[in-house]
Amino acid sequence: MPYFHEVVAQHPEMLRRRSDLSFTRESVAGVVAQQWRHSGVVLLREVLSPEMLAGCRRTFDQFIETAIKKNGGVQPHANGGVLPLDDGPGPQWANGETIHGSWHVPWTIRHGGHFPMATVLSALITSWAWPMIEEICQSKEIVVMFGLCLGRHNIDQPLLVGAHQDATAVNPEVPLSIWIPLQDVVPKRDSGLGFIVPAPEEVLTTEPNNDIGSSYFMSELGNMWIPRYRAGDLTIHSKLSPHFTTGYGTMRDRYSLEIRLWARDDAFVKYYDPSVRISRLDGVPVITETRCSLGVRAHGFVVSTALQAMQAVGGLPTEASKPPPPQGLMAALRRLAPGAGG
Ligand SMILES: O=C(O)CCC(=O)C(=O)O
Ligand SMILES: [Fe+2]
Repeated sequence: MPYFHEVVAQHPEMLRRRSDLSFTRESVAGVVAQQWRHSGVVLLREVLSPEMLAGCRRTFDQFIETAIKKNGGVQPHANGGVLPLDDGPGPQWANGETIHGSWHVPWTIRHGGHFPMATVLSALITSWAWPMIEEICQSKEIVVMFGLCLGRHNIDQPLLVGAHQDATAVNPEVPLSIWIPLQDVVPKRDSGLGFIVPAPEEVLTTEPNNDIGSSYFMSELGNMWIPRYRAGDLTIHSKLSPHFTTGYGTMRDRYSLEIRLWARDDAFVKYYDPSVRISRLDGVPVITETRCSLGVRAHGFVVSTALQAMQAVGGLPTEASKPPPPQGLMAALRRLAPGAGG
């Protein structure tokens, strides 16, 4: 079974630019959605601010250094001022990370009162990519299912080839995943994602570890695409898109977020605790519902997400003061939540 670095060296065409799968703020939402349905993956370029992402990466790194690697006794609540009842890191990290790094549900990734997922999601909602995401979901009522979202610290190890579909590896129902690196991801240097394009229309047979195996991978060499991401780029892949974590053995650190969301749907209510719903209010995407049951220890995170999202659209003042928000939005916020929104 070959290693990624061997296969990529023999087939450098995997790294070629795919302008047919790559889109910018000038692209037409319907075309992006059509390509996503047809191919299973699209790359959106320059969606988020690299400076904002660099801050999130620092917070994530500090979380790893303080809460995961130096986790002598379990100190799940020792965290600069955020609501003390939120969950700490999962018990599997009690002895630190694996050689591949670690992965965490978003409300546990915090440091100094900052939550990278809350910051990135707030920026995403107000970015040009949001209408494209609505078009893919065919709805303007979107729910982010936090229990299915993840943040990853990945250490680039030499990996054998393989691939998975999220339909078998993550969840059989949730139609898509948005993958957001908090940094540049340069193939052959940084661990990233690669895709087999186009995606098949069905779930593939898997090995016991949910991987579809190296023989499938080797039979699809002509359909491989390993994109280069600049900080701010993101990909959206479908649950049927076969994809893989690349690993070249450089040992470099990579931080990324996986956001799982879809159109509000009663069939998905079982994934809504915790969650936020994003709808349009006077044409502006805002969080219109939060859900976090008493027993679910993610309240600080959910509140922080709602607050940041409101600040992002100008509905609440930020620390660095902002220009006054549009009147229509303020009026709408007041109607929605009397007393809120200024
Ligand atoms: O970040 C990774 O290496 C894997 C991510 C992944 O498989 C996904 O987002 O579905
Ligand atoms: Fe995946």
